[in-house]
Amino acid sequence: MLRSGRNLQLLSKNVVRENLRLLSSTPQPSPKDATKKVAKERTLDKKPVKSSSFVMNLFIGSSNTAQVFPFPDGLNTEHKETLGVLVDPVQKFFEEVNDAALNDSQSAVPEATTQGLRELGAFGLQAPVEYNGVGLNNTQYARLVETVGGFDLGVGIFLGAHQSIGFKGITLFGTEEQKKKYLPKVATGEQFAAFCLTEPSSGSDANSIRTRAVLSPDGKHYILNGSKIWISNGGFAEVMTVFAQTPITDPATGETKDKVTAFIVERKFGGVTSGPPEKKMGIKCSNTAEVYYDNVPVPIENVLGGVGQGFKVAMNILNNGRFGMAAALSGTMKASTKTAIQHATARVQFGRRIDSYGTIQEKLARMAMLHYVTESMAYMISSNMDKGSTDFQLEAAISKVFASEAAWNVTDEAIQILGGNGFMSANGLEKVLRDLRIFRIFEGTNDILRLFVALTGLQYAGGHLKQLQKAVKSGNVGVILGEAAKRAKRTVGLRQSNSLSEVHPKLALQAQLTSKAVEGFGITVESLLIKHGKNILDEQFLLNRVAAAAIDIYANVVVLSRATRALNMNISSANHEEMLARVWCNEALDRIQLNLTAVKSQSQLSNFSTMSQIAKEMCEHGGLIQQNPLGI
Ligand code: MYA
Repeated sequence: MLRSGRNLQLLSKNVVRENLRLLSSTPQPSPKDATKKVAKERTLDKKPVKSSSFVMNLFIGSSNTAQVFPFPDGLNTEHKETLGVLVDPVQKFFEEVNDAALNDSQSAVPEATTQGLRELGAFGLQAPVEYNGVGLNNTQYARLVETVGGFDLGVGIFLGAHQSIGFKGITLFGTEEQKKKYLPKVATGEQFAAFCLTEPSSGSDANSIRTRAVLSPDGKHYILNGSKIWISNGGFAEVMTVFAQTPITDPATGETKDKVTAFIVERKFGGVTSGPPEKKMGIKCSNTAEVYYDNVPVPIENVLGGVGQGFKVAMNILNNGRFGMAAALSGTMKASTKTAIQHATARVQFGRRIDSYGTIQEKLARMAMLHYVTESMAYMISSNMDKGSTDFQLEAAISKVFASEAAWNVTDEAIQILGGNGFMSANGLEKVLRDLRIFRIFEGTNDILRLFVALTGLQYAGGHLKQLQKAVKSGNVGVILGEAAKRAKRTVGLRQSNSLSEVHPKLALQAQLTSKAVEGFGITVESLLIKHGKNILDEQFLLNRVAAAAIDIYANVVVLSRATRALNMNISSANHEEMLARVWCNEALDRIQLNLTAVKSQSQLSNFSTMSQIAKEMCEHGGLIQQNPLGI
């Protein structure tokens, strides 16, 4: 888990002591013994001290706007033409051929529907054309999955588990031979793929898997043993990306340790079996099953991304796919909102159409804002990925967290607007809500992804301060003066030079306050590092507030960027978008303030420790402790 991971080393007390020294005017030499110092510096040196990620830079109080301004257009003319050819048939297919309610009731996708999806090219949207794929970039893919998400999330997961994670590792890390061998069949949907990471004892703690692969005596195969659970497409996938521990000997020390390696495993290798389809709350037509590996001989050529590199392979596959969830859920929100509006504009109660009441208006406006943020994040990230950025893992994690919670809220409120009708299966919202529940859990639970965002950012801030300390030691005057000037400006309340000046004048106030929030965020991070040192790892009440503030700041910047583009281009929805951005930012700024204050407010800190105590007592007791007020 995160607690035991590398973050622990990076946020060591040493770093914090160094930060403290850095903040004082006369840096002192470290009293640490030489071995510890070398180990620590090596670890820190592994971390980039420069990142182009907007979210990463928030943690040092800086608005690095290269990735967020201007809001990307995303597609050139050729891309648009290709997409234009695809969107309508996909839309038509989901309107006329796919039957979401039938899929749900049968817990399966009928073969005729699967065949229709094959004919659309839907199984290889991003696989390169030379391997029978459609060759879409991330932005084109986002637009198509947005369409799918508006109709049937179960089919979306059938498709997504196959290509967004199932064989994505082969396109990202495969050798030419691996690509030639596997992509042509999976890209057409002739064979299905699955991503096999999770195990009974390893969910969020992905590094702790127990499935093992050991080299055969002749050195030609790895012999794979173990089992995986909750594998999407696991009941029938012929090609699987499987993660397993492999023993690795350090040539320098002779010491052998287990490290995760990724393998391409074919069902036909022998020894691969699957359990029955799991019965689930939602996405019922997407197959979920256990997969067992019993002495499966995997040729050594099927190692994916290098022996011992499996954890990074897994993380990169997940990072690369998360924006797709935001795109799909943007489509879901559009559809739920449309259903709510159809009802609100037709339903009359107390003599008036219900859309004329403030209560309904507030719900609809919030639904629109949540959608606006989600859709903006999805396309901002997909475009950055298309431009070749590799620094997007925090943004991708945020988009997954935000989208899954936004879609839940939007659909829940749509049901509320429909009242009793919303609770009935006939209008479809009940199914959508069931389908949506898993999105907050899989592909990294939102809870673990929040911690991931907070800890990765804190680690970056720690590395940044470490670099400054080095500059102080070596007398790099430029770096030192730059930092000194920044700190001086903060103390006299001046804004940093990077102040979201790109934002349209109509949203200048929101830009200015968001820029201040970035600075306040950086100061809070620094003070947390100084106060808690490595113990910040265990301060999850605080980490969650840090993550919440980071998510809100990123959301603000993304919508300010998009609304600015709309206003600058004077598009037909520009004024509407300006209103969405303004209200969203105003409310988010209040939440950011609350979250940043909470991590230092005595009363909040006291509440956190009381809540921790309440939970401990409940767990010791095995349930709720409070007695029934009747005493019986
Ligand atoms: S698939 C199962 C999903 N499972 C997970 O997501 C597991 C969640 N757990 C984790 O991500 C990790 O274990 C965490 C780290 C984050 C908890 N990018 O010491 P560490 C580096 C890049 O912190 P741990 C499913 O649900 C880190 O910097 N690097 O690790 C299918 C460090 O590097 P270094 C990363 O404490 C659902 C090293 O790794 C990342 O053990 C079907 C160790 O880090 C990262 N993210 O735990 C969905 N994380 O050594 C279908 C860590 O250099 C998809 N590192 O310092 C559908 C798509 C939508 C389409 C829909 C169409 C409609």
